[in-house]
Amino acid sequence: FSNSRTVNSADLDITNNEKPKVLVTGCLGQLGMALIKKMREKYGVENVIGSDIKVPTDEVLSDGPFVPLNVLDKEAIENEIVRNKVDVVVHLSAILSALGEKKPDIALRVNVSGFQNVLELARKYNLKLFCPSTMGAFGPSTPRVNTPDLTVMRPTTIYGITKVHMELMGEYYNEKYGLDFRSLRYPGIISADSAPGGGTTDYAVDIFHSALKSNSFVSFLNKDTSLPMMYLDDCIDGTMQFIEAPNKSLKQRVYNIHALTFSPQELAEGIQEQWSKDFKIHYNPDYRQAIADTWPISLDDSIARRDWKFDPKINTVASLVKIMFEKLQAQRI
Ligand code: AKB
Repeated sequence: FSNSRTVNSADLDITNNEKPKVLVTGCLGQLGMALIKKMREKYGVENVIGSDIKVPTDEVLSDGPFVPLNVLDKEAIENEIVRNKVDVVVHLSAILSALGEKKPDIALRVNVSGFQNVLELARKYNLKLFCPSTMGAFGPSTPRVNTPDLTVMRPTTIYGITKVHMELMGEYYNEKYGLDFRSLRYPGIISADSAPGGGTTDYAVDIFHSALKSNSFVSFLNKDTSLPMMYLDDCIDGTMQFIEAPNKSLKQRVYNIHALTFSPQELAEGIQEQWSKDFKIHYNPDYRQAIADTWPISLDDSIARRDWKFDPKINTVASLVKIMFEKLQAQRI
């Protein structure tokens, strides 16, 4: 292969109206299509290529370029990077926390080997690489309230362990090879248009669908399990802002981001206030409770707010509940 790219990741100034060629892996998960939509609006439809191991719907295929990709197939990823003259890889493919505990072998392969493949190709072709991390990279010995960027990181889930590996390897490639690696530690993401899958925070999306369907919900987390959360649009806007931030504004390669914290009980109260006072919630904690118990209650994201002006808009349970029902009801019409 020859690298026919003309722009190096270090030179790539997205803020200066350059339209990068972006490859998004795992684009059929919770975040991918929303991020792709935003990127296509800015960089042009043909410049943003979606990819996933899953089979896309006709709607996805008609939206813009899509290539089938298994992140364990390094040669196939390399072919697409070269063929499309890719500048930026957004690597979303990952097995999340709950599924990772059920299928640790697959989580290790996808989250470690899949990431290694992309990381090595980003180095070889001097690409910019964004890969999300998670609050799940923290563990039971981490301070749980207002958890800072730099603190104890000893996660006890396979997901968390693989994400710490990802962060450290990205930082290492940045130091050693100058790779423009960037990562954000996401809280639980709440979305109306796309379903999450395999996560511990999924309850906070499922509860809305269940409220619409049966006006009741059985939570797999205890009523007082408070976790950091964020509405999808804030996550997408923040991610775009971060990917586009000039290198000189970044003081580190990995940042916490946070919007609000709530427990299942607090979310249920928000639903009772705005949707139906008869909404019922029952608690039937399962193995995911043990995962949530090791995670922070809130994240300190003051450094993201300082360095690249992260500023989420949905910061209260009331505003989250309002926007979720507006979106879900609009979908039903
Ligand atoms: C999960 O619950 O596993 C994810 C996450 C917090 O990274 N949503």
